[in-house]
Amino acid sequence: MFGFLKKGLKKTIEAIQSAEPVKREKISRDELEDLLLEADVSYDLVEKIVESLPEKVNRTQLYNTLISLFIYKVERVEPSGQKPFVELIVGVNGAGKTTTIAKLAQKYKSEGKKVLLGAADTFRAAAIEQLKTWAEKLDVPIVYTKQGHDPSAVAYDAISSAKAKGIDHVIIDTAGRLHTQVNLAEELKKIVRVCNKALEGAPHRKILILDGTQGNSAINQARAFNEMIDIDGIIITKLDGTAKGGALFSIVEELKLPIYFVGVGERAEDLIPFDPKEFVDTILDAIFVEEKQKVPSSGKTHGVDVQNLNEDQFEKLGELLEKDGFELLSKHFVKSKESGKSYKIVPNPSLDSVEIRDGESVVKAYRAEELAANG
Ligand SMILES: Nc1nc2c(ncn2[C@@H]2O[C@H](COP(=O)(O)OP(=O)(O)O)[C@@H](O)[C@H]2O)c(=O)[nH]1
Ligand SMILES: [Mg+2]
Repeated sequence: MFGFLKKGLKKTIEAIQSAEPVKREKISRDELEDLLLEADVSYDLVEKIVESLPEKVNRTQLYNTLISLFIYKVERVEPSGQKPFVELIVGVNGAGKTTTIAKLAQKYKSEGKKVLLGAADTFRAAAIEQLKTWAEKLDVPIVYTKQGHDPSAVAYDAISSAKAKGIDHVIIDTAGRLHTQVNLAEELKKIVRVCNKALEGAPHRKILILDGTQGNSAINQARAFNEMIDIDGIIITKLDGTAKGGALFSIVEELKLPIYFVGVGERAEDLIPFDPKEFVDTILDAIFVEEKQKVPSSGKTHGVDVQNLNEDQFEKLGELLEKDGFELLSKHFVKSKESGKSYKIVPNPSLDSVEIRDGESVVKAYRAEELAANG
């Protein structure tokens, strides 16, 4: 697996390196601004990122800031238990839905799971044919109907058939465009309702496919789909073909939805599970000489133990959390209310490492496990 993401991000890395060709230990905020913009991180987010950082930024500081963007408002949904596990794939035409369905089918198959496809993009005949071709190639069953027929019926039949055949995974394709946006919204909502009729709880995962070559402009699209049917997460396609990989930061920051996979090519194998840490590290490798994030072997050797802040440090941290302009900082820590009036400041449990800066370091980077061990 290792290295695939780096290959997929080749163009993005090239864009970063064209802005800042020389790797170094620290980078200035101005330089950072340039290269983030070059990688298509949205302007607003670039401003927000740099404002939380010191004049000279090292790898750990940037790592902590970037990784703290990956905080979601929904739980990650993973296939487990439910059989069949039903996934609904939505997105605009050309985003890569059908290709991604083939990739997912290939992945599940390689895990020894039984897969069935539902061709519920009945708007275009070519869409049905395309999925049928993939089904044949991957040797998985498919439920389809004629062009123009009710896509909800396809979804219903696909799930019913999967139940009868003991299938593990049902993946349902949908149309990306109908005569009007309202039609599309109504149709998608209906498909969701009908899935739930065929099998309570289905669809278990509603995935939005976004075309990575669109960069930030995919965000509005994503909002629209999220309003139609609450999306559980995103797959970004065509990362291999774009220098706009930095848009992933803005997409996650805006939508607060998990990215499950990224597509890095047209073949069925070209799907990589998305790991924020790997993503951030791959970007940082293009900027800093230091190859990998240095993780302190023991929290105690690095200055202050978060769990044991002295009074001054604790107060400082509290003040920082109250201030405006410290949104990124406050993602590192959350206030947990203790009995009645007093607050305890605890590291955000969804983060692995943290760093607080207020001119001078108050708290250095730690791993969450170490923090727990220290406590
Ligand atoms: N390079 C590249 N091309 C992709 C990727 N995913 C999809 N495509 C191509 O994008 C085009 C549209 O894909 P398709 O699955 O038909 O999109 P749909 O309309 O959303 O179903 C096709 O030519 C695919 O081969 C990817 O990850 N990388
Ligand atoms: Mg399609």
